[in-house]
Amino acid sequence: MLNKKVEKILNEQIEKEGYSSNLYLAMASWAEKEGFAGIAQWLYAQADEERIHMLKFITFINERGGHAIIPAFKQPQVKFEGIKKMFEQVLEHENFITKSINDIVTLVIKENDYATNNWIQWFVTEQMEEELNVQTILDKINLVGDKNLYLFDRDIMSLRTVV
Ligand code: OFO
Repeated sequence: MLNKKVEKILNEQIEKEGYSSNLYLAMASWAEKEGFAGIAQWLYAQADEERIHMLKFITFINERGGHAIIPAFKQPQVKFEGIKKMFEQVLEHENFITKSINDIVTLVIKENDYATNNWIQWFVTEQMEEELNVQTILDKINLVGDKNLYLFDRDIMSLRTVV
């Protein structure tokens, strides 16, 4: 059974994962309009993954005797300043999500909720992978240059390690 503090912080994470999904959808849509079909495909897949993360929180809260609340999501930005800047923003966002997952770990340890601590460890590992994936993409962009992304756009899906 979840205590109220743990239920609250897990519900807050539903909004963060759902917003992540919408943010990556907004990026995907922009990249597609700009002609970057491969990058758009990567972002659409990433958005799907974030939705699955959100669903994991929803079902866990309900299964543990809480009530998962579906929140309103703020609208993500519509336009982005360029591919490199956009991926820098993805990394910054993932760092923010990592911090919020770490905050959950800190709370559940404090509350002696070992079951939730055990469950949330999957997200701790997932965040390490996501940060690494995005950093790898940024390294490649820096290698080829922000103005020379034709081949990168073709190859980006091969960089996906998590589908
Ligand atoms: Fe849900 O992992 Fe990214 O945000």
